[in-house]
Amino acid sequence: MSALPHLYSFRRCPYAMRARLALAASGLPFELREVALRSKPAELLAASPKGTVPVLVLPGGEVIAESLEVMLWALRQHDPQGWLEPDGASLADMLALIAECDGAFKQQLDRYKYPNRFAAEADAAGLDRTGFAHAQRT
Ligand SMILES: N[C@@H](CCC(=O)N[C@@H](CS)C(=O)NCC(=O)O)C(=O)O
Repeated sequence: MSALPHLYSFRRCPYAMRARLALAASGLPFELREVALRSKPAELLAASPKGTVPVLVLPGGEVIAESLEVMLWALRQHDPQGWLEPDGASLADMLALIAECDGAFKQQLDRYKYPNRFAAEADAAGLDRTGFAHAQRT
């Protein structure tokens, strides 16, 4: 078993980025284990059978398999830049902002980035693929 927490990560995954950023901001030592999503190592799947990254495995064997939980685990121990409670805002404010980014913002971002995947939904709602209402034809 590793003496340091180790983080299974994929470089371009935004959720893994969130975990890496929070760990870096916390200053806590950890071992980074970059993986290829197409051939996930058996240790990753043994730790977290759902097979997503990031996954943080603690020295005692505890597994944290959600990026938000990794972020909170790290910053609750050491948060020198005050990410969880910046000046003028509370932890509840920060969690609400994250929830908005993960929810409504991500939903709209996906529709902007991948309009063809959501064409049927846009058609049903009377929207064109940019999210604007279809122009009235006279
Ligand atoms: N809710 C998870 C989402 C993690 C997630 O979806 N990660 C993607 C990569 S960005 C993943 O591992 N997908 C599995 C795969 O592609 O096989 C979290 O916040 O940690």
